[in-house]
Amino acid sequence: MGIVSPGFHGRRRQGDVKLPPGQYLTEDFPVLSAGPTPRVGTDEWEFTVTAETGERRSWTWREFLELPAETPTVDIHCVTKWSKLGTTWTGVSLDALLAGVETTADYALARSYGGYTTNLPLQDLLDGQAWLAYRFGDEELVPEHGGPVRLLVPHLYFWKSAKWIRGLDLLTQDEPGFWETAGYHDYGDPWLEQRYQGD
Ligand SMILES: Nc1nc2c(c(=O)[nH]1)N[C@H]1C(S)=C(S)[C@@H](COP(=O)(O)O)O[C@H]1N2
Ligand SMILES: [Mo]
Repeated sequence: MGIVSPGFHGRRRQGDVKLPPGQYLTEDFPVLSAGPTPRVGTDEWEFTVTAETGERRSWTWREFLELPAETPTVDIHCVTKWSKLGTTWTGVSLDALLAGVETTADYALARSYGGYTTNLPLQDLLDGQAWLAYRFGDEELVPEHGGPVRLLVPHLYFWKSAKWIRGLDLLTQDEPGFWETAGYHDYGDPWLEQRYQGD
């Protein structure tokens, strides 16, 4: 479980913490980007869901901010072995975002400004497990960490949390993304240490 109750993480000490196998605790927030950081202004930002039927729904920044916000406090786990506990974000749950979208798809491919992609089962984006996050702590999300908006899927390795997300394709067949094509695990459960294909 990635979700910790607010207030609890502050009293947790390193010795009490159960980390996924092979992970170590870090206090700072490393930046991991496969390419240059895109600078996307909120005036040009748009988010588009494309269903398997070809039907599309888009949100401008203003429309996106009208969706209900949540402030999840979660643990995050990078495949390069750092874990960071009790991070608090503000974002829109994928449940809220996808509520009006008709689909029978089983898979999703997240697409980012800059070309990054990552795939997940659609189920893993629902039931309070994933957000489109636009604030980190008390600050707006800086470009280095994926601002204006990033995907946040804390129960999977952090490469699934696409920075600078611009859309979601809903697919009837699984389609590997950037790191998955390069040999990383299709699913990426940190508790099962699913780092690479075959793990
Ligand atoms: N668009 C995009 N999203 C991305 C990445 C990337 O290179 N491009 N790197 C992934 C990886 S491997 C990790 S660990 C996290 C890092 O997020 P951070 O830089 O905010 O720590 O973003 C993920 N999302
Ligand atoms: Mo990562």
